[in-house]
Amino acid sequence: MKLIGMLDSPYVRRVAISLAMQDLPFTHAPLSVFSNFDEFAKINPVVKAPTLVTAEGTVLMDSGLILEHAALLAAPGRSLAPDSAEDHARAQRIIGLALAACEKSVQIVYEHNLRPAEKQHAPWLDRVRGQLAAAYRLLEEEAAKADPWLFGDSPLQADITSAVAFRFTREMVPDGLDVPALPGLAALSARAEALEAFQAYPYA
Ligand SMILES: N[C@@H](CCC(=O)N[C@@H](CS)C(=O)NCC(=O)O)C(=O)O
Repeated sequence: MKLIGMLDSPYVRRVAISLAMQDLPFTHAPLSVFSNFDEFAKINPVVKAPTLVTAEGTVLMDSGLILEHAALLAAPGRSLAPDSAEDHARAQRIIGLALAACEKSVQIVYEHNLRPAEKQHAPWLDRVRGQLAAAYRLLEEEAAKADPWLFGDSPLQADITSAVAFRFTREMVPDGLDVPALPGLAALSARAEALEAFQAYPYA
């Protein structure tokens, strides 16, 4: 399998870390959707990161769909989802909040970096910033209960995506995060960033 995309994308990073944590072998091609557009387009004409080329040559995109496929390939006992339906629903909620935080952060970055200053729309940015703050406020309520991980002894997908999102926003939208108000997430992030798989696929 080949994973295409840069690790400064939270979507690419969560896939890389998840594959590594499930011991699924893959190679990584850190192509940018911007500076390597043509090279990327030869692999996936839609130029979305992450892109995963399976062993059979099927080209997948969207981190959630890629992780669904990875879950099918993972050995028994290597699932990154909790077992019970109740915990599964809670995990999906947490992952949804973390993905919303990623999406809102990306929207702020694109608005600032891709749109000329005179075309930036302040009410839209305010709305997105409010959504970002709401996502992190709700994530913090969950992270505050982590002991040491969100579902107990082992880090699962909810931990990976929450930690990846937090690091991404911290790096890319530092004024979008009230870090002192998010001690649970800061602790979860520090714990996650110390894991082998996070260090093997660092934010970069
Ligand atoms: N929902 C998608 C979002 C992926 C996404 O938006 N990736 C960005 C990079 S962070 C991208 O491909 N941007 C280029 C574009 O959308 O044209 C996922 O989970 O993979």
